[in-house]
Amino acid sequence: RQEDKNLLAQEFVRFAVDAGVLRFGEFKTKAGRISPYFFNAGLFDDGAKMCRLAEFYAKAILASGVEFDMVFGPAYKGIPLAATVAVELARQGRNVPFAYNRKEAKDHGEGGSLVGAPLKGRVLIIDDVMSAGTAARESIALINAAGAQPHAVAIALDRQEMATENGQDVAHSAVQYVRNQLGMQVCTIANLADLLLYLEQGGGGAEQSLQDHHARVLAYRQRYGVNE
Ligand code: OMP
Repeated sequence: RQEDKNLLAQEFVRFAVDAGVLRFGEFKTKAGRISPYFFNAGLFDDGAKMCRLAEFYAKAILASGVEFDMVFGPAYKGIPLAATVAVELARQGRNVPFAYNRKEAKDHGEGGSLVGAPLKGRVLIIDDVMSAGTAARESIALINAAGAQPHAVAIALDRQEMATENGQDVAHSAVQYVRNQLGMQVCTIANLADLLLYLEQGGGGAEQSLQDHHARVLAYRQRYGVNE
């Protein structure tokens, strides 16, 4: 099972690099860190890529044994993710309700900030990346406020770096916090270790540039990474 997970992770990293979603260079993260890599899920930008992306999520979710009664996509990037993952889960025989939020409350029509199925039971949040954990905290608060259970999170990439609390770096990652402090299940397709392995192995090709990226990503992990 761990072997299957590792294989799926390598396949996913390759897919993300080929699609131009996972890039190398110099990027500023939400927490203000200068990162040698960035994963921009908004660049899964056609039907075929979304289809494959949803397959990766659904495989990772079903293989992890994570429990859930419905899926929730936080605005904005989580919305197409939760929608396509719900479609793929249904195709694989697991049809569950699906909901998302809007960032702006609406004062006419259906009203409120939630759209789709009512939030209830064990909710699986579908999101793109977890770095410092700010986005996850917002979704959890929203689900709690609706009287449902924020039970699990599925993300594509766990950056495995120090979370921040009140602007300060702390020793654990956001994923570790959500797992250990909040007691929620977290399902990931790939993480920083998978990315490093991909770069170390030259991405299946003989590209020298990947070795350079490897050195930079490794240095970033030494500065901001957490122990698993
Ligand atoms: P946290 O809310 O700090 O966990 O960061 C997650 C968010 O950071 C994502 O939802 C993105 O807006 C952004 N992000 C990426 O999308 N990809 C990355 O590789 C890194 C980040 C980031 O800014 O940390």
